Amino acid sequence: KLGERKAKAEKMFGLMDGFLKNDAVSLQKDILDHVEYTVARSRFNFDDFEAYQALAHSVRDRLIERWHDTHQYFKKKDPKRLYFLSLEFLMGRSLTNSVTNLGIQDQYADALSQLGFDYEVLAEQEGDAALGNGGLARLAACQMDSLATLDYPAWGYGLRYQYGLFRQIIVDGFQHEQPDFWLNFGNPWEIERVHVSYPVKFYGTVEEEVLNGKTFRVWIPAESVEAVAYDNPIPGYGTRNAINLRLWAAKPSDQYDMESYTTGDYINAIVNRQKAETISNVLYPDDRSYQGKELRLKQQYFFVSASLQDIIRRFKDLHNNFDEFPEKVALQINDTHPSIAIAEVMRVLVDEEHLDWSKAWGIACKIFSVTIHAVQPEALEKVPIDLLGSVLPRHLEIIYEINYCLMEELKKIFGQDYDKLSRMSIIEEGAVKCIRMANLSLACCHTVNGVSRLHLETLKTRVFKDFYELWPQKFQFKTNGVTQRRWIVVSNPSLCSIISKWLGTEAWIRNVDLIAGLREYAEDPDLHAEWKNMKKVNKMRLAEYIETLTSVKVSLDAMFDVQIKRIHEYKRQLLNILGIIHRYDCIKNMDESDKRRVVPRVCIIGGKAAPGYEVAKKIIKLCHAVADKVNIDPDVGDLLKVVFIPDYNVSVAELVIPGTDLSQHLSTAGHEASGTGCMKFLMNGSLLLATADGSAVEIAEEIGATNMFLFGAKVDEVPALREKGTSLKGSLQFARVVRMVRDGHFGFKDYFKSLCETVEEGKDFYLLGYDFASYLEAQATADRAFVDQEKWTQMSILSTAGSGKFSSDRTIEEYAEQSWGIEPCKCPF
Ligand code: KOT
Repeated sequence: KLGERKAKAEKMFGLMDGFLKNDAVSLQKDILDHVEYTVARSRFNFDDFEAYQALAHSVRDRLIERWHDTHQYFKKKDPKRLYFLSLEFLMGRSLTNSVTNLGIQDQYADALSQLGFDYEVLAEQEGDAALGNGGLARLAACQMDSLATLDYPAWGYGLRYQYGLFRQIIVDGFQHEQPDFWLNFGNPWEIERVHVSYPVKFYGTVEEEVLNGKTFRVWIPAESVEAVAYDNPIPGYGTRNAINLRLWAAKPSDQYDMESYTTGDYINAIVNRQKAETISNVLYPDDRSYQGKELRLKQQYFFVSASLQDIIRRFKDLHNNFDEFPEKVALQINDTHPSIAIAEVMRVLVDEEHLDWSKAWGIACKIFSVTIHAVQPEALEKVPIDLLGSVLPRHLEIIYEINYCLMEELKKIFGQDYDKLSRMSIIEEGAVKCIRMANLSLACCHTVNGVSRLHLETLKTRVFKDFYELWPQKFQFKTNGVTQRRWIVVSNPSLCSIISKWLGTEAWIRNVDLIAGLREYAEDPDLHAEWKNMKKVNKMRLAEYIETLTSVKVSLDAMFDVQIKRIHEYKRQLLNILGIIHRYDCIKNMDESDKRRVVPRVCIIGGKAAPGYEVAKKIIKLCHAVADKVNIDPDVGDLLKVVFIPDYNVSVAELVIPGTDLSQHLSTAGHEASGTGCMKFLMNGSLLLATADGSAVEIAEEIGATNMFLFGAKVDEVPALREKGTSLKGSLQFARVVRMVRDGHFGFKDYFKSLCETVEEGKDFYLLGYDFASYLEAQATADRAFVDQEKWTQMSILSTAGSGKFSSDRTIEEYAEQSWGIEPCKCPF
């Protein structure tokens, strides 16, 4: 029998001709086959988009091949696996990233050009997968790339939203939101697994059951929704490994509302069934404040429950004793959003696997680790008890039980210190009684990670002070990083070639520490020439994009000054705009000879405001109002242009960052947990103008503070400054520019009134007034540096050369060693 099967397999293998071939002719044939059989167009007549689809499918075939082999190999080796749970992944485009990581870009470019197509043009056809809001979600995507590249046996788990982050359109300078129905034209990067599906239950009651003389609590749910897996292969670079990002979509379950069928209400039963799908319909677009929404809680539990069923099934395939679970499974929760997983693991182990409570808790405490991405206490999730009790009644009981144990333990240590106990309790008493998801995570996770050194300090001394004092050993930090594959190799190919040429190797793409080797050539005139040329080409591309989108023509000699990120008061885009107004005001008051000394600037701002965040929306409007006035002022000309780039997303970042001379990171010290945009700019040799916040502190250590423009209050000065109610008198210039806005210099006087009030004396929580003078000084320093182009280029090279530490490869290695206890598992070629 065995011999028969082997012979059959050999025959099949022969027919398949081994692996897919990657020479130009084979690629062409595959592309044409996909045109004909997948896209179903005639091979004599297909357009760029159809060519992209066929191309994408031929890449997908190659990904699937590696992905199968990798999982086969993982199964054989059965290493401890990391499961990365995140409610958001901001993947952006996949084509160029996959082709780069597969190492067959030249062959594809060749194949396509022989077919009369341009690889780069086809790549532009792809839309972004924007299943996330901002930093947290893009970090998850970068980390998946590093996990694959470093051969770690890891899985990502998340939700397959049908609507990603809204598209931003600008009408008369105001933000409007439009749905991002990103699956409209199909998604070649996912594999639908209709057979990998699990029921996820909601609502109902909890009853007592006696089994073999023991009583158990049993959840009798009232609703069931099916979770169907969609797998997204993530290829590593320079390895055969391709790991899996499994996203769950909600589908009606056959068990759903069976009663309606039996009562004969067929049409309504179908309509009701369809409602199940709403769970995975739409991503919440507010990236900090969404407390207490039922749908949000259902999304969280839905993807957590399906993922855990999947993980436990995989474990049980090879093991039958849960004592071994922590040796095989590490569960990472990305911020507290998936922290209901802790209660779910307890429910499965206690209610379904019938382990006793303390044994189950021991296991849970060994498998979970969490990373916190926020600083602000209001970003910590709270779920009203009533809501949790209705949607997940058994989980509420379990959380009460966990809290009871926690409180008992704390009482033994802190006695009657009720203030402390109530601060540390998982239950928050108050008008609306809530579950503090962060406290639940802190009680269970063996490791709590901050995302930069400074961020951990803030967590230790402020938000989680009590817990830190109790369990200092749990607290660690892993400074964030970004993947150089996407942020240099894919998005800045000219820089990529320069680096490889000067280092004499491409090894830095997997081992980015090597990039420090560029320091040696920081003053080499030949490198300077190549570097400046690279920047110019990238600026040209960006200038074209700006002109197409906004009709503003910009000069390539100007300094391209960029701030792109979500719009938030703490990120202080308003400080930037007020600085621009100041610059404008100065130019207006200059005579011609003064003007000749002005360094021309193109000020670029981009970012989305949460749909309900009024202040952020006003900031966007103010940016447009200022642009409208400045850009047509003949007194100003090319000395100053202001541009708002609409619909900022990952692909826009890939275009903007390589063309940036100066990037701005202006958060009030102590508010940006890390910041990752700055790392992408750093890698691309843009100089940083930044506060000493988040990862910028560590960047300054790596490249030297003199190679960037630091300004503003330090983190330990902030509380006192706030207390004092900083004085505008300290900065007459600040008062002047705010007055210009308030008095209607840029129109919309009434509309901007409340925005101006946010920075009024005594109300200026984010200290714009206090930091303004220092900000202008840093800007002036940047101007002076730009005049000396050789010096600037040297600083730019040193920025790239010092960016090695900020690779997500380094971050992931630290996580693997210090938090997850996993080892690489490299699939042989
Ligand atoms: C959103 C909701 C609740 C809690 C945190 C967030 C969050 C934080 N979303 N994005 N972040 C950012 O995460 C990045 C990656 O760690 C950080 O670099 C950045 O500072 C955070 O703001």
